[in-house]
Amino acid sequence: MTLIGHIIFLLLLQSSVLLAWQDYKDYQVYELTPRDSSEESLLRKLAREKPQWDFLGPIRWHNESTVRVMLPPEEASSLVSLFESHQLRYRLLIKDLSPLVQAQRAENLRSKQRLQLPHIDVLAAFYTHAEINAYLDSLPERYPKRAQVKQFGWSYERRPLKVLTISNGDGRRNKPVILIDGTVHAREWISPSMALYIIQQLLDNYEENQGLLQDYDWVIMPVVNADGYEYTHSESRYWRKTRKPTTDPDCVGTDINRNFAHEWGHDAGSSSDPCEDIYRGERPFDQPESQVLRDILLQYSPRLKWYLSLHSYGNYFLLPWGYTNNLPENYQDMMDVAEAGAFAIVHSTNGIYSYGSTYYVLYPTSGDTADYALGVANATVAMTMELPAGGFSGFDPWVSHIEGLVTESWVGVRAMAAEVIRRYPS
Ligand code: 0X9
Ligand code: ZN
Repeated sequence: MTLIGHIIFLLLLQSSVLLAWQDYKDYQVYELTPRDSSEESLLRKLAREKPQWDFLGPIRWHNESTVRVMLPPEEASSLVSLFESHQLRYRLLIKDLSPLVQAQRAENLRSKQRLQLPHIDVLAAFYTHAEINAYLDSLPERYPKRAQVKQFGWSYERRPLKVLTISNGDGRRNKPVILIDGTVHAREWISPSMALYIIQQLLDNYEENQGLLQDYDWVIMPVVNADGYEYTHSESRYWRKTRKPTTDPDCVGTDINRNFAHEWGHDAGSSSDPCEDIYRGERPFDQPESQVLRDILLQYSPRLKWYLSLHSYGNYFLLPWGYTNNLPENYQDMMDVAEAGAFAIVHSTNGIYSYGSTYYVLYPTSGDTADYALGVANATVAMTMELPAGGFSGFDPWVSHIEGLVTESWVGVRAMAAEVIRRYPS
């Protein structure tokens, strides 16, 4: 191809990439503040009835809780008139999301200009699923005794789903296991960054952390929802679910965190509507990504001491159950572990975490991974960690904030791991 041919080709490529990208032009973000339980119920009702309104966090009224909601331009006036007529408290935070989304996208692409795969600097950018896989694949060569990569299956769009096992290389088999996953929800970008940071702490910073590997192995899957995550990089930044078509031709994707087979399908906590963000699927495990995570949980089940699922946002350590207001038998033990994490964080950065049963602390969820880990895979401690909010929606921290977020969170994860290892020696 001639030079001009090259230039034309590159321009075409760039414009097609830009065309595919959802720019969120005139999308608005409102902050809502319910004042009592009836206002909370009304917001929950709206969250169910208006799939176009994207509630970006949990809806709760106590402790002056606020929730952000993202709306396409044509929905804004209906929110305002509805909220005025019910005298609900609301505030416009963002009038037009597009320049912000574009600025973040540009920042991230700029940060990656000097990227030399398979090397990645976790603190310097957000990485795609393919970049993360290239990095994972490079680790056994760098750490032949301590790192092992295994592919457990494929996503719906045929992306390889990989899992890293980290040990101290002493050859002792069948140690108890800490199993961590990230990116069950596509848009929660701090989650894969956190999983990668944990990997770097255990491998590159081994000297300091070897106590965490003496009697335990760590199994880490940074990206469960590979297709959804890729979609948030290439098409639509705030996508949550998988990318498999549903029974409704207009609505794509299932919430992996409602698709697991322990007490699947309760209406409080999941939805049968494919257009909703908490759509549970037609059957438990009808998503290949859920099957893969299930298989990993079951494979490690006999050794599984701590299952930790990394999400954002909200600063919570969430324990089972999500599906009922009953508490599991070993609830207090799990609370002690969560408390160790919360104390460590508050001492180091003053960051505040709430912890307790998902049902009470947050809202009912059914078919989520932590309930399955405890109820079926017999994890001793099962937990969802909601990392702190970042950026304007909560899901979109700036690159410059990654370091603060992951170093604080590591203080908590390290303290909880130490507590698990102390309580459940091999
Ligand atoms: O709703 C969810 O799936 C999780 N929150 S998020 O904002 N990341 O979507 C919370 C699930 C918590 N469930 C259990 N820990 N059981
Ligand atoms: Zn999540």
